[in-house]
Amino acid sequence: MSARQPRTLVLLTLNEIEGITALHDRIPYVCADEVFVVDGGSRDGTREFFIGHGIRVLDQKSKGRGEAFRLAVQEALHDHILFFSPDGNEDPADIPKLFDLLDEGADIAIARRFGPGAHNEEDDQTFRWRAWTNRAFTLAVNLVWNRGSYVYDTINGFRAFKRSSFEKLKVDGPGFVIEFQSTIRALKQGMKIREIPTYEGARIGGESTAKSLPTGVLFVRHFIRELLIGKRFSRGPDTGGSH
Ligand SMILES: Nc1nc2c(ncn2[C@@H]2O[C@H](COP(=O)(O)OP(=O)(O)O)[C@@H](O)[C@H]2O)c(=O)[nH]1
Ligand SMILES: [Mg+2]
Repeated sequence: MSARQPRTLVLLTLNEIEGITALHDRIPYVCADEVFVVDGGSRDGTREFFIGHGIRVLDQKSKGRGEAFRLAVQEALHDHILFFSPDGNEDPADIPKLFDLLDEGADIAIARRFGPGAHNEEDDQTFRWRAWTNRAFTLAVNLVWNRGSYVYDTINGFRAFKRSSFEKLKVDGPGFVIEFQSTIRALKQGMKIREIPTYEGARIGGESTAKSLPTGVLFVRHFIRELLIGKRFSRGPDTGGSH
């Protein structure tokens, strides 16, 4: 196993006061060398919660998770960068495991909600619309772009990147498509994607802002765009950081 590299843990929030209040004591902050929050404009006390606990909060200038990812990579001091969303869906105990995969040589480490040993939010329901749609998108991506072993979750936001790998992807997608786009482009470049099975819990408070229909349409549009542009994204605008 290779040496442990310094780690940046990024928390992504938009009105997550109930989630962060419940999860704060379970987040293994000590496994990271730097921790900060990228906030999309919370008005429920989320920002104040972190500031009160001595955690730096960066405010986004424009909206959406896509922008949050790009800002975080620009600001991160270290080259191993993990994104955690404290809304209840993600298990904080997986944070060190994902960082470990980067130390072991992965370009991207993903907590997968599907496949052997994993659990997703809808597993106890009869109609699992969101899970089925997720799996269909993932199957399509694997069929078109993956020449290696199957990637079970091309979409989950609970993931970590090597800075240099993230920068090569030139991800420019808005909102909730950012993770999907990053997986597709990583497969196009033959990057090393490693996954760990995760247990996706229920949302703790508030509501998801990822509305199914508009998010689905966004995914289809970006899937088609990625088919059309092939590997030409590498000539796109530089979205990387300066460190
Ligand atoms: N920084 C930032 N975080 C966001 C934004 N939109 C959503 N989030 C966070 O991303 C996570 C996932 O969002 P959520 O609405 O639960 O989507 P879902 O998990 O896909 O249903 C939560 O922690 C949100 O607080 C945004 O625009 N900026
Ligand atoms: Mg969520």
